[in-house]
Amino acid sequence: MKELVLRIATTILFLLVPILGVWTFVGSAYPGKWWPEVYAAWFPENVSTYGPKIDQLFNLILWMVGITFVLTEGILVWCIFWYGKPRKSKAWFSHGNHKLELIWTAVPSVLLLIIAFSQMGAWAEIKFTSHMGKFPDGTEGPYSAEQPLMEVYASQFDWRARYADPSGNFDGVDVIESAYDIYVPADTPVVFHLKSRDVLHAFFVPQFRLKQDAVPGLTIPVWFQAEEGSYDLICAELCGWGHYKMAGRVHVIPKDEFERWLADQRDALYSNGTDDLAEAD
Ligand SMILES: [Cu+2]
Repeated sequence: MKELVLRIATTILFLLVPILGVWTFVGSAYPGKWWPEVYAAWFPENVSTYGPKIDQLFNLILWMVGITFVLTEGILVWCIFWYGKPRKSKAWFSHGNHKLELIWTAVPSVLLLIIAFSQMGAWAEIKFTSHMGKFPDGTEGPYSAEQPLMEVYASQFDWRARYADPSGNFDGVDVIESAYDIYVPADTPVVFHLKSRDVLHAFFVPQFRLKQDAVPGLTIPVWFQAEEGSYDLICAELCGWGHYKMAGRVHVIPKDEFERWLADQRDALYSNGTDDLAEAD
């Protein structure tokens, strides 16, 4: 009796793994329905031009691993029952099976090749510097990998956007700096240089489908084109005790509003605070 209870308990425990796995897989596609809204760890709505390509790749890989997961867990559960039965016959010893080994080497290889080929377009569009700063129709935008809108510095534990002075120089004293809040023009291919002041960080804006490591010593050109709105920027690389608070906002605002914001920042910089003093008089 005790053994039976133990066996049933173990079976349920083993079954919970695939059941919860499948629930996570299917349920998270319908947040709030089969899956509590608060735990719906699915992607938020996409607002960037290349986002749909990332989602397609994500779904392709998700289906591949999802099907593999269900299949292998199914076989595992089947084996537990089938080989758990008491048998009278002698155990059969296997010394391997070349045909089987060939199959389970070939199938993953083909799957990896499918992933490798289907990501080529997205990789070129997002990562190649020659593709950066172009509108979706291929025309050149105002920024490029050589002439970026800004530099974004990651450091323990903040994000700092630096906008070039009017002559496009990032080394001068007239550079505009904005911490945590990054402003960029909407519906414009924005290119920036990502750098780190200390350790590894990662620039992650889920709604842009953009995630890029910031590596000390490297200048990494990054780009996106997004719709108007304010979006969460988080650090996606454990970078120290304050990693959790390395959260900023990317404000994508209309182009004219952005120009005005930049001009206001410049005015404040050049006035050196004297405008405020004059007003106070
Ligand atoms: Cu971090």
